[in-house]
Amino acid sequence: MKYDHRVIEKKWQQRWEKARVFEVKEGKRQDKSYALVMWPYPSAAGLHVGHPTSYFAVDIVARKRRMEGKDVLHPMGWDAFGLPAENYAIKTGVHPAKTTQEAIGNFRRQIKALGLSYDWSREQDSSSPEYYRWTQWLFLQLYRSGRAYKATAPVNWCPSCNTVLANEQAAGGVCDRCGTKVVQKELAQWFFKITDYAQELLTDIETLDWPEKIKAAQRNWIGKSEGVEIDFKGTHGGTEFDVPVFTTRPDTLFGVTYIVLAPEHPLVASLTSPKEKRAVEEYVKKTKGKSELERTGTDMEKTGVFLGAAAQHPLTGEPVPIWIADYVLPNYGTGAVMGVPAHDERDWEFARANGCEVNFVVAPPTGAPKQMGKAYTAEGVLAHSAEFNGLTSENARQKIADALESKKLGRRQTNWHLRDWLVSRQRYWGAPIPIIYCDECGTVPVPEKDLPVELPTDVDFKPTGESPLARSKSFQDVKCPDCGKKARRESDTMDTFVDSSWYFLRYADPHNDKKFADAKKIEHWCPVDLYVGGAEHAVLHLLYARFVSKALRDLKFLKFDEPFLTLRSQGLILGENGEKMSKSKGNVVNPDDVVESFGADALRCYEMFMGAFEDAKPWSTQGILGARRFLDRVYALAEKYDESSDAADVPAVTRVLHQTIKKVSADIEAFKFNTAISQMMIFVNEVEKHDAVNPELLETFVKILSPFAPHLSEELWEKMGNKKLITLEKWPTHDPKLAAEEEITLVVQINGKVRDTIVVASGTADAELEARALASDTVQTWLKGKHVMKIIVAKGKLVSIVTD
Ligand code: ANZ
Ligand code: ZN
Repeated sequence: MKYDHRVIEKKWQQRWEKARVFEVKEGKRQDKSYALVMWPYPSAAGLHVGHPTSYFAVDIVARKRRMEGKDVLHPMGWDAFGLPAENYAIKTGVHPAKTTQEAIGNFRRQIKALGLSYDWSREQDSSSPEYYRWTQWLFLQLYRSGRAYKATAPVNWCPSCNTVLANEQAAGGVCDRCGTKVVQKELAQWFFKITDYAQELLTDIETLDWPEKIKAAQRNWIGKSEGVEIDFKGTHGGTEFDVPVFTTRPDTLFGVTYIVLAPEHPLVASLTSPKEKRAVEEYVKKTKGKSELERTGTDMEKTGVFLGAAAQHPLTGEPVPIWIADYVLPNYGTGAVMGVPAHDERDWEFARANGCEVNFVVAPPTGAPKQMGKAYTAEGVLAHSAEFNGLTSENARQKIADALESKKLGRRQTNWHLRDWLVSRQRYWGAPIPIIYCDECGTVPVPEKDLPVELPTDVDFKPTGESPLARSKSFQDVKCPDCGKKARRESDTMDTFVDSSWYFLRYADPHNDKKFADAKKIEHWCPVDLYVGGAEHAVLHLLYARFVSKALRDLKFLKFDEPFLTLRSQGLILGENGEKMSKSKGNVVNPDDVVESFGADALRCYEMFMGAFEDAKPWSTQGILGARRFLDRVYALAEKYDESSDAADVPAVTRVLHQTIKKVSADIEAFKFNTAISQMMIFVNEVEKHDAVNPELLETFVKILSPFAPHLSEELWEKMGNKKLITLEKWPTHDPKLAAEEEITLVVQINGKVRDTIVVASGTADAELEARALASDTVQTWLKGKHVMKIIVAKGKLVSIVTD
């Protein structure tokens, strides 16, 4: 028996909307739950089936928590500024506002067809003046408190997008939008002082319930590095000089055979002897064209030039030749390093290429002979290091640091890899930076009462490197807010990551036109309890939002400082062929088609059943069919529904039902949606064995199915004679006594090895034993990345799985 999803799904979507069941008001703070997915960029291509994985997951949690009596804040909105719309405008002349609104309309329609329980009354659009007014307000707060500043700095420039990029957007040495090689340029740009929060951003990671991988990515990006700055002094051409170097390995100090300055180092010119001048100047020039990746990549040739000068080793007094090399970066540490080829791979490569000496001074702790064929980079025991011989690396680091400090030839130093956040962009489709330049008064922030600084429409988008806003007359025509004289506006716009650094606050009070959000409302709803989105945001968005929360806390606007308490990130959905879905590969699946053919409920159940939430998994048409068949079977159960039946209180069904309530409740919170669905399948298998079933059992089952297949569940609920929405019902709880059963221990083997034992009811049918085995988390862990070829069930107590 099949159900008509086209009729059913529309019907319930309309009922929910009419009853405004998902709109939420402030109740008791302890009953609130804020569940959020990262707001999407509304691309012209529309939604693909990868987007809704996270939407479904959070929706399932939201629906369950709502049924548990919580006030669930579950909003949706649009990260609507950004380059694609502007680039499209450059190509076609269609204004970005128009394409963006069309894309939003399409996204909204697609999302609404999926049965997601959003409170649409709170919808946000980062490109609307009502929204970006507060993005500008945020800029002003940071500016006034010294956390936003303008500075000339070498910046990453994408010659194709014609704009600067944040370090985070140029991580691989290429533009993360278009893949073009990034070049360095000296430009005056706006920065946010995220580095002020480096330690706090690092420390507080430990308090977060986030995937370990994402936490590690943030730690790594912040990059705290504890070491020593060591002075290498000397005289050159009659004048004294001092080259401090930063090292994390002072224990290798006796292995130094040269020092290297970055070609940009301020001492290069004065330390170059006349004989080397030409070669040095040429090398410095060559370096200018190189990206950071080209300079530091491990497989890059380590080039360099000798300056013709030497410094004194701080402890031995021996002369140490001074070189320049592009693998040393000007903007980290002191822009100079001590070369220890015996114990550092890059130095090893450099020494080999340039004929420098190699001195081993750290021996492996096992006493094994030192390897001369490559650098020994691990720690060990010191040798050839005067009075420090025999010390472990760890002890030697302290002792040598002490010795240097007492001689005033060094000091302990902590460095950070984190750089300030570059937020200005020379583009049109973003929030204008609310600053005015006046010849008399200098840099003047736009008064808050004059916000928003609206984007003008008389703009030529052509990217020239200069911001398009600089060429808009209506925009530039402005009076100084302080003295009233003719002035000009800042023409750069903000990085779209500024828009998304605070949007979760706006959902708490979405239509406030006096404040970015009312303090009481923020306190009621925030922080976000559950946040879900792609792992590609591991550093950018997630770090920026944490920084902005901490800055707003210091400005007394927030009482908390971590925006997202629990974070989960979904795996990619790949094409049927296992490759990444992309237009060019022709393997993109459009959710519209799936919803049309199989229904939103089938899509929801399928995507949640495909595998572990955080794993990448290929799309399968067979799989969606399977999900649909399961729902058809559930629909057919309604035939077994007999209101008058009392003889039908089958103990086995009751037992499985209570087990199912227990497992589904726990699995939803643990983001194990696939095993929750397996358990619901076990329940359906059990019911199908019996002619009639106590109606209460089925009603309870439909409740726990409802977060997964909300439309079908409402329909069945209504068929069962209920007048109110199932969405408003109470979430069932299980009775441990009823869930208990006569048990045997089922053994699960994978490729002949015992991997799990599961307690099951004796006499359980083979098909169910198989389902049980597959529903086990342990078994799923063992099956990760493998394909099941065969499953054999033996004698009701052994399941044997064979994989490729
Ligand atoms: C000598 C040494 C010996 C080093 C050894 C390492 C191993 P992190 O952890 O990233 O802070 N370094 C310092 N400044 C640099 C710069 N501006 N450009 C390129 N490299 C630089 O790395 C610190 C290490 O990176 C420092 O410790 C230095 O090399 C190098 F067996 O000093 B080390
Ligand atoms: Zn002025």
